[in-house]
Amino acid sequence: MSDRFLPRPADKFTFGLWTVGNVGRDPFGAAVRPSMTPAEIVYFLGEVGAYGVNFHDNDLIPIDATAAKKAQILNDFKKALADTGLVVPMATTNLFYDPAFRDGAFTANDPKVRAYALQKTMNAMDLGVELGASTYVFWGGREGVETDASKNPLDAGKRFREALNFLCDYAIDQGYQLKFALEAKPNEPRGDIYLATTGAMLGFIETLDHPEMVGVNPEVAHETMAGLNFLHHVAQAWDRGKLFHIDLNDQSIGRYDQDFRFGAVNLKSAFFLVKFLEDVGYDGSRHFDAHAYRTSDYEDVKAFARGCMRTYLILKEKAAQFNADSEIQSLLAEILADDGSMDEFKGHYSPARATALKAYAFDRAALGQRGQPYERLDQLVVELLLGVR
Ligand code: GLT
Ligand code: MN
Ligand code: MN
Repeated sequence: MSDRFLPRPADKFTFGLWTVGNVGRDPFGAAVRPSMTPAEIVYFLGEVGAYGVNFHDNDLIPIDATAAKKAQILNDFKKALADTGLVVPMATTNLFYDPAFRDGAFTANDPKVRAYALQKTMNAMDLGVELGASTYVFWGGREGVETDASKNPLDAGKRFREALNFLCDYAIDQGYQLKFALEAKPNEPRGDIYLATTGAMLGFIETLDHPEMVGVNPEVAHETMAGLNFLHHVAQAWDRGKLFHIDLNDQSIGRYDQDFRFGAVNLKSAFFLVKFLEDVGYDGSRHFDAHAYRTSDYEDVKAFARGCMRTYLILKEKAAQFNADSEIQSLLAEILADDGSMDEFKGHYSPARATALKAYAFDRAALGQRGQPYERLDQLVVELLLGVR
């Protein structure tokens, strides 16, 4: 392995306990790998060169753990963090696994479930903050329906808003320096999930009492499984100052929820994503929310984890190469050419500007005749990615 693609702490590569710790259970088959303790996962991540580890409350502390068991797990986990130097940038709540959440959590019809979800989240926030988390992710899990007969979507939206307002105030009241990151997912594990895309989350955030505390955690697989362009959602989030966290993985459109190794399916999309994050200067965690193939043993899970980080770093180098490639850059200059003749129409509306623009005679036929060398440009990108440039 060439050294320049080895991960460094400055790369901020993180993994959830549930990612490399995934034992390969799926709806059709049992676990294929023995489970590791949280501390063992931290040592595992330390060995492959990760910077940080994230968790759901119950990845770390089982939902039915005794106080003594909790203390012992926490002790081992903290020791593993100290031994490896790994940090905990993000934490979240499991509001989807336990049967209590079969109808969702914050949006469940049963008020007791909603109250329990708030209680569980406050406790999980305490745990996350104790371990150093500064970002708190909310993935809705089962906040949706199988049938719209069961729940009014307006009620669901109000309940979700009330829950987040309550939890923002809780964080403020505790003096926590926490930012919330909302993660959208369109249609798994329920067929119809509320606020199904990052764009929907961005709209929702503006309706909260503390919108400044709340951003998004987009995941490659989630927009992709809906057949959408992930990069465009990330760009919208960035534009609004709301890209608080990002979940990197890969997914084929139309398949089950795959959570594949970053770059495993669509290298070109992964390239444009990395290029975007690096060009704009995103400095948050690069969190790999992915897991190894079910066919992997733990040696191969290491290859999976190293592969996620290595592919990111290779694509980062390719992005720098794109920016420095004179042929690509001169094509871009040609594409973006501006002779200044439209300058008088640029900028904010004014009556004079509108009048002048309405009076201007455009040569529509000429506009329609101008081609753009996007084929050439795209082929250069393909050749760059294939390593022949
Ligand atoms: C689960 C989900 C992810 C979320 C995780 C955090 S859990 O793997 O599919 O996308 O980010 O709750
Ligand atoms: Mn995710
Ligand atoms: Mn996912």
